[in-house]
Amino acid sequence: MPDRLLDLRSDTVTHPTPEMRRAMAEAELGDDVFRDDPTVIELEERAAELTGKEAALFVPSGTMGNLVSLMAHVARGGEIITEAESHIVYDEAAGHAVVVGASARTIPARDDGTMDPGAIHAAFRDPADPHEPLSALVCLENTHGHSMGQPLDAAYTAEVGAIARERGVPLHVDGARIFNAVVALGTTVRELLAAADSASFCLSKGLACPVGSIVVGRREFIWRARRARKLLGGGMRQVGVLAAPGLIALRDGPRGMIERLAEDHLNARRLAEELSQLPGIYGLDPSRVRTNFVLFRVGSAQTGTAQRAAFLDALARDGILMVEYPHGQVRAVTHYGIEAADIDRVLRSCRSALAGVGDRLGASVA
Ligand code: TLP
Repeated sequence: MPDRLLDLRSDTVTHPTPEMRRAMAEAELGDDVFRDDPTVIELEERAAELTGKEAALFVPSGTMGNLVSLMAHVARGGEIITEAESHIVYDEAAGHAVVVGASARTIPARDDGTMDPGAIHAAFRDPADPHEPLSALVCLENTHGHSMGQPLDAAYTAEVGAIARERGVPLHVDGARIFNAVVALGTTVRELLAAADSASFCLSKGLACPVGSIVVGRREFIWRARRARKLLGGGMRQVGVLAAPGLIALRDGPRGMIERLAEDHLNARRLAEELSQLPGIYGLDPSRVRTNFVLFRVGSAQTGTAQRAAFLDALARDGILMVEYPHGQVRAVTHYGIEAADIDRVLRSCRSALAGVGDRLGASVA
């Protein structure tokens, strides 16, 4: 029998647990556009309570969670201040521009995934100058994907929140993987989001739900986000079938899916430690692996593109999937369904893929 596929392209590939599937089948349902679905209402109340916010909204995706948040916060012609490679500006089909009508003023991340607070200060526009767009929102991404999933701590979030408040604009956190940050930092989501006016987080990544994200914030903000969700066609009907797994994911302790993320972090760290020892792997400092992302390069700068493609092909033939990532990198993401023993198999395949890549390129150069 061929080996099981090990899909490390993303934590979005996780399948629901058997308990989640049963809960989906048995969920009590109603029409959520009429606010009649008791399972959705229970999930939204649980999310609000867990994050320490007044209210919550269930949305189909993280992208829609960010988009409705932007629509609720930012008037047409406003400007968002965000990290240069944040998902909101890099990976959401320019929804901020196309749908919200907002420009983005971007600031590069430092190695720890944060933006320099001085640069955030400097990014604000002069509201008295008619040439300039109006600064309307500051966004953070936690964990921060392009810096290899770095968790941003509560003190940093509070510092940025204070800058935003001083300038009279709200702070939104794209917390697609906020629970990975919670586990990595040994804190609570309430504390991590204390300084945020709003946040979105995904149920469909490491928490293993098949679909769905949640937006949290003040009641009046959530009302505007609800209208925005309707405008986008995201008002859903008997959607308790999708909210039911979320209630399992967000349970406290070992009965939920949050604590379990620690295993993914351990697996990612071990993968990185051993990968970084292999000849042909570049740009990987395993001590920087703090959550479930491992980013690295294959081959030198000159031959890297061909080597990366050959490496990924060889892995795929072995039933292991990783994905190309910006700046010539490869991304491997650990998640529910990838066990410690699977990491050994991934490493064996990486070793033989690297040997093959070296031979092939050697042959073509000769
Ligand atoms: N990220 C996906 C891809 O879109 C890149 C992934 O595989 O990492 N915020 C952040 C920080 C995200 O990483 C993602 C998804 C989203 C928002 C959007 O979530 P979805 O995919 O549910 O729209």
